Amino acid sequence: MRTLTTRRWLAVALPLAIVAVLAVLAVLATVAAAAAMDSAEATLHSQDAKVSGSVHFTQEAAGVHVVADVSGVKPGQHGFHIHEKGDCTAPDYKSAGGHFNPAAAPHACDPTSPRHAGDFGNITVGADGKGHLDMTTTSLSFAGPNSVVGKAVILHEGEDDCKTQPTGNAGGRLACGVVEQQPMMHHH
Ligand SMILES: [Cu+2]
Repeated sequence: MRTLTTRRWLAVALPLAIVAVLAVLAVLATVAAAAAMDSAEATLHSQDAKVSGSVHFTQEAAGVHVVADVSGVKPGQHGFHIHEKGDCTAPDYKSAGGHFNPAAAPHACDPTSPRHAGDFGNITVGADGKGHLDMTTTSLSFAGPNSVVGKAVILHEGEDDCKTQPTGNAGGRLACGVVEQQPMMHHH
């Protein structure tokens, strides 16, 4: 009798528990999809086939989180910026125009302010030819005048001195990538 009651209770409670768990998972998936909506990516291309890289942009509460990885690059400091045109068609990447500077600010390096919205400063490349940059900036967004979408990421041959106007004297353009918004995972 007691076993039967327990079984009957389980027969009702178990499906309810499963439905509740599924509902929570659905809510979590929706939240995750919404959080992933504002993201963009640039794949770096170079005339030097050894050079490659990728840059990810994600909107977070504190600003746009930028994570860049490059490889096959000469060790040292390399100027790293957002340039105003998402056009990497010219072999010297001059087609990408100047630094992305919607506020007409002077050139400087992160974290100096004011500076160009596209001024990241330098990326440090180690003896293994690899460089990694991780920063969060409030100077970029995914909409409006400061939108990073459709601009270009430029990796320079040389070091940004963080003072020469308006370029930082970082030399030629080693690699270029157009910033493309990632497909939205969820629509409201
Ligand atoms: Cu640049």
